[in-house]
Amino acid sequence: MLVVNQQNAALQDVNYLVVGLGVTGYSVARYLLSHGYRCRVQDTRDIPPFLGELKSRFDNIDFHAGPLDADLIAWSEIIVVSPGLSIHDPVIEQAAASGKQIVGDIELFARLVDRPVVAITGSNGKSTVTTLVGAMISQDRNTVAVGGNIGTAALDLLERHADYYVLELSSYQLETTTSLQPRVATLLNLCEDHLDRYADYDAYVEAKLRVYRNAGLCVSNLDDAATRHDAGDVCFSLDPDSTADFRLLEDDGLWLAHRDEPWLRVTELKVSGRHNFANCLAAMAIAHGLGISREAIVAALREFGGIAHRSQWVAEIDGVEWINDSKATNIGAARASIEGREQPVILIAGGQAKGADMSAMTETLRRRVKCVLLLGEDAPRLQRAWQGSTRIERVRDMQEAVERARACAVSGDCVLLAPACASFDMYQNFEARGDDFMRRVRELADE
Ligand code: UMA
Ligand code: ADP
Repeated sequence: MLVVNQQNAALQDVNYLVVGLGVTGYSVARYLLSHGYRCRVQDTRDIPPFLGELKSRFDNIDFHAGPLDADLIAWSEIIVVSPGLSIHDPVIEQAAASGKQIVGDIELFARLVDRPVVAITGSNGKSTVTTLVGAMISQDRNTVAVGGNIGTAALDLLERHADYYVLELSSYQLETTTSLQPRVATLLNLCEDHLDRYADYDAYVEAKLRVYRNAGLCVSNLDDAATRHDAGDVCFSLDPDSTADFRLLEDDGLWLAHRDEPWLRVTELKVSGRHNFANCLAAMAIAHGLGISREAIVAALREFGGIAHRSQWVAEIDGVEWINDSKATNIGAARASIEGREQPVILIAGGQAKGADMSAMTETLRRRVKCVLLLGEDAPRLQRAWQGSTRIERVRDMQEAVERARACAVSGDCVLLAPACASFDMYQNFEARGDDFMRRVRELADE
């Protein structure tokens, strides 16, 4: 069943230009065309990912390859820009200046949805918290649809009824969203990321803070002041002495707690690392804010086994543990990932650094990492930033990284893929990078 506000009948009599034909653009075009909206599609690439699917589904689709042109813009009234493209592109800025509405798929979703929405952003932990909140809601016997930056485009979620929608949102998606009124919103944490797309770190933080606009309840991180909205926030914290509503509690071991009530021992969780305790506390705060029962929240926490490519156990070979954290695509994530391991670490890192100041990792490398194997486009830059903190070797590719890691590691060590960088220089995405790593490690295990 389609969930549509009455007011949106008016939205139909408008010319839509969909810019980009990846996951988002395809979902937007499909939604608009199958609901009778007028829509044209444009992508800078000659053969964008979903062109075949779009053409086979809609015979008369008007698709344009190449840069945005003046005729297309003149025809359009609303331009739906995909998150992978910057709205600060001069052509798009000019279109906005000439009165065209510039929106993203989340804005269209916000205009259409009529059920409670949870909006989750942050530099790290988004997918983990989004998945956990979804599990907590369904444990309480509600239907829930989970999507956004985590993979399923938001408009696709509207194809079936749900009691709640849980959206993971990137800074790019938030930039083009104004109408969302989340029942609960959170900004989990902040560290440098995507500085190749923003003028500076403040501009990135500003985009992230947009998640709190029009929210019914704001959940923020008491340990990260920059995530705060105002004094009315429900807060979570890893500090047992804090005043946070959801926090760790020390009582013959560590507990996840609501104020002074211990809810679950951390030793009962299947996920590990303090960053995951923070993710669990954030999910508890969000679900509690939605009115989900304590029993359902605790049951979901107990069952949650983590998500693929996030500190995923791959193998143990001759006493060495191999862990795939390909999703650690910035320094904050890679640091949390390393700190979350108990053993000495052989680190495989590198890729596209996205303009971040990589020197923020050196202290962690010095204390916890025996050797770094560096690959990818920004390896020289990482090597300069990390020089002197630990042993560093450059490798050509994942094959060589795994071979060198095997040679360096001794029983009791951990080999960790936590690249602190995006994967797009060498792979289609972080999943492909993680799969490549795991395949090569499993080959080693089978030798
Ligand atoms: N592109 C072009 N020309 C175009 C359109 C896109 O070259 O005309 C390029 C972009 O520069 C980018 C790539 O194509 O390199 C993909 O861009 P896109 O906007 O088409 O991306 P989608 O396939 O729609 O996927 C997006 C999110 N990707 C980005 O924001 C880059 C996906 O998040 C998300 O799952 C999906 O929408 C559904 O909401 C991925 C991601 O990497 C996981 N997100 C970033 C992150 O988490 O760090 C923000
Ligand atoms: P996101 O969707 O924001 O990328 P994920 O939940 O997919 O976050 O986790 C990606 C990686 O980020 C994890 O594998 C881990 O290395 C790191 N991470 C997860 N949660 C946190 C956190 N709360 N703080 C810092 N790093 C984290």
